Amino acid sequence: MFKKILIANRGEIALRILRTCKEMGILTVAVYSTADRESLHVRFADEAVCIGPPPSRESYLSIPKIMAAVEITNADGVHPGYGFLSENADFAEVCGQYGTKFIGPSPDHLRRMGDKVTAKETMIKAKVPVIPGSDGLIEDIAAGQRTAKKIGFPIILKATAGGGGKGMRIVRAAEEFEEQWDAARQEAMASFGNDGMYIEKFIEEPRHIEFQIIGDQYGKVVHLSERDCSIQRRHQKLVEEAPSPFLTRSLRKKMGAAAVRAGKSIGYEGLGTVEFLVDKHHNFYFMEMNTRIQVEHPVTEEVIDHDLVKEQIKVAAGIKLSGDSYVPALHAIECRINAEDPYNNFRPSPGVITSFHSSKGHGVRVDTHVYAGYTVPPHYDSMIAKLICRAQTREECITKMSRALDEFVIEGIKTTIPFHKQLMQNEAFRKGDFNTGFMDTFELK
Ligand code: MV4
Repeated sequence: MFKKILIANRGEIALRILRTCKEMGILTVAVYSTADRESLHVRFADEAVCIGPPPSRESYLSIPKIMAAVEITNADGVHPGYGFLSENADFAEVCGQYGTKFIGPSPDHLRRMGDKVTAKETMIKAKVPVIPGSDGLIEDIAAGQRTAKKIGFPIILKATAGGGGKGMRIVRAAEEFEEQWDAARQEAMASFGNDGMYIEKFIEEPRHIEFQIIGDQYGKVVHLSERDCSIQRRHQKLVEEAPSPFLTRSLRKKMGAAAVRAGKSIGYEGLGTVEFLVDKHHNFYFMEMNTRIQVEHPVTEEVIDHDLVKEQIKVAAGIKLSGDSYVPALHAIECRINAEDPYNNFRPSPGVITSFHSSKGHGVRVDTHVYAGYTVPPHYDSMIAKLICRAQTREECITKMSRALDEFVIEGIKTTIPFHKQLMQNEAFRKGDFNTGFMDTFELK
């Protein structure tokens, strides 16, 4: 087992990882930018190293700065959390060269799943259903036009280096192709320095349903049930839940088996998420694989009653997985509370939190790094807390969430709490009748 883990992250996830390390008797090292000097992850860690000024490029995204902290503290493991360097194959490789274990999959797995065309080819080989589309990368605009006509409009152009919506364009008719092609490629080049593009049939109003998987170092892979993440805005998830109100028992079984096949086919090691799009006819298609712990992991923890960070650290230490895939018995919902103004296009609202009272009670969990007097810095992601509720049924869970949202007080900055309160009262949401287009028509009162 690890003796000392360096947590290469900040905010709530740094604190989340630190807590599990403490419970496992593992020493912790926090790293922080000068904007995070007063953060709880810094205060609670056994050691803390300042890694630079507020901009991420010069701190949380700087491999040399983090490796220097590893060297100074002699950490034998590095937990990358989510975002920042969590899916960076070069970082994982450098960790290996320094003799510290990157808590996550191998550099090869990170590269393979980071390139979306390669990931898709891998899934085809594993007999996981994928969205009909081009055979790999598109050579040029003429080839793209031909492929698009063959597949049939609408199609979607995607960047192989992309993910999360960047470099993605829907094309509804042949006349639009050229314009969207140029725009998507330019965006991909600017964002990723790689303008490789591929084409897929555009699935109208899909649901986003993802399966949590975990693989050990001995070839065992299991899934830990699904999460429905269809309530999103501009590719930012707002609410996640488990189980999905859309899945039937037989569909859950088929998708779970496909997710396990995806992991097994590449000998996947660590915690991962297999994302699917599900259309209204219950067809499901592989979309992407995330090779990290995710923001929404608590909903899974609540329905299966396991600490996923602990499981992740255990498999990284070479401990064998015990147990089989899970069928959840409870319902859980997570609301992401962001320092944003929902009445003003979700504009970021950093600043001082003048008062803070967290919801409490049975089945209520709050994952947060903030407190009264904390200043939300403008340099990072605007998520400041996750409110997670758990109950026997979806209906009870929504009722509990409404109560918990009413109880939550955050003053001094704007937050997304008012949005969540209204969502919990929304009839379509309550019926489980929603898809990824939900936020296009949702109106805040
Ligand atoms: C799609 C799609 C429809 N058809 N691919 C969005 C982010 C990136 N991971 C892929 N995305 C989509 N890919 C095909 N072939 C619709 C989306 C999409 C979406 C997916 C999941 C959750 C929210 C979304 C919002 C808009 C579009």
